[in-house]
Amino acid sequence: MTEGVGKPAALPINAERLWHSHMDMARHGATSKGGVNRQALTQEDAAARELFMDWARNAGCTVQIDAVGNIFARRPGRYHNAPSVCTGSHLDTQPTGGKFDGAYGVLAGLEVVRALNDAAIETRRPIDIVAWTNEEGTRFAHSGSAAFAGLVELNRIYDCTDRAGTRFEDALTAIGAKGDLACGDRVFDSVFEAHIEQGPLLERDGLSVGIVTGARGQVRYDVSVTGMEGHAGTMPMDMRRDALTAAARLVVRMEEIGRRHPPQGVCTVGALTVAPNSRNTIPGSVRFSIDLRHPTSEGLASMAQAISDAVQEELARGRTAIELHVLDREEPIQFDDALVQLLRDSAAICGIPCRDIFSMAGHDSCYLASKQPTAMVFVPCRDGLSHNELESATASDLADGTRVLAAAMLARAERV
Ligand code: HGY
Ligand code: MN
Ligand code: MN
Repeated sequence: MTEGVGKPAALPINAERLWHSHMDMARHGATSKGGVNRQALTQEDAAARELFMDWARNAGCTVQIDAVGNIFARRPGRYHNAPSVCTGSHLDTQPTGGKFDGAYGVLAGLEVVRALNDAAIETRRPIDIVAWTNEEGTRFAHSGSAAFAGLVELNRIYDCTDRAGTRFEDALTAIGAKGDLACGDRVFDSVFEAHIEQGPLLERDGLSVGIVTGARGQVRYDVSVTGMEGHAGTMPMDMRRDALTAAARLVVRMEEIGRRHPPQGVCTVGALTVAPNSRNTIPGSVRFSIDLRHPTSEGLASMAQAISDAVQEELARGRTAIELHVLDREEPIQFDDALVQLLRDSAAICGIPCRDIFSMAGHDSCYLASKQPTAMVFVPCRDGLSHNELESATASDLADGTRVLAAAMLARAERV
């Protein structure tokens, strides 16, 4: 097979079909406020996965599932052993998620395949549409794309548990999503992901497409604060070892650390549990999460040091024991220059104005980029809102992003 890359060419996209695919997919986990609660490996996620696989098969794809539930829907190419052109994202959502975070990347890939079928185009390379398991990391800590990229051991992802103590592997098995394809067992020519921006810049600039040049660095922590339970009525204030007031002081410090690193340093405490969580018992134990991000390694290191310092200062009060556990750390990444340029050229070929943009959100592509050439394309979402049931995008912008994605994929897959 001749090596090299074809030139991007515009492919007609069916904007209405793409929109309706989103509306149909959003039924799985639909909330009363118009959002989607489809957490990883739940029945809602299982139904969404089945719907995607049915659609993919109807579009002529063969479907395989790997050992952590990643779904690979393959459109054959003339050279079926050639490294494939991959696109995809995730179907799982946040508890107060929306219709587009993740789903857009999977459904845009499906629309590219459907549009290639409509145009009766054969490509030299196969095309893989992938739905990566548990990108959000809200129910289980580790994602299928991180496991695929070799960044998380299989047993570590299998053994991670949700708040109810259910293991990832057991939840995977329960919905029939534990596949027999070895995880990581696929070589791609190139990886593309379409995603909503989850920020305000494209909307502010009146653009429908952003070409993502890179993504933030991130450190995720689990913190445990241990004091001592006691009677809320009889224990004098100066004798208390109150885990919740210690945790509360740290939570406020996390917010200060985020504010001290403008404009893009951010620090978030999103999850917190108190034990025994009884109104008349002094809390003996608190667990909480810290999500730390910065666009540079230096900024990330400075913020991480500030977090350690804050914990040491709280420990110096001598009232509680505190464990600061680093769940994982990702350095900032740059996407593949050639694929980023190809996406810019594809936007130009499609006559769609665009701008470069940097992602402070994490994506499956952030993990995949450590293993193979990867790039992303963004479309705007209203008010930049995401991880919120009001998340919204327009059919026109979704179609524009898919046009750019299609042109770039067609260039890499090489029309016969
Ligand atoms: O957290 C993130 O940035 C992604 O939405 N999971
Ligand atoms: Mn996402
Ligand atoms: Mn998300």
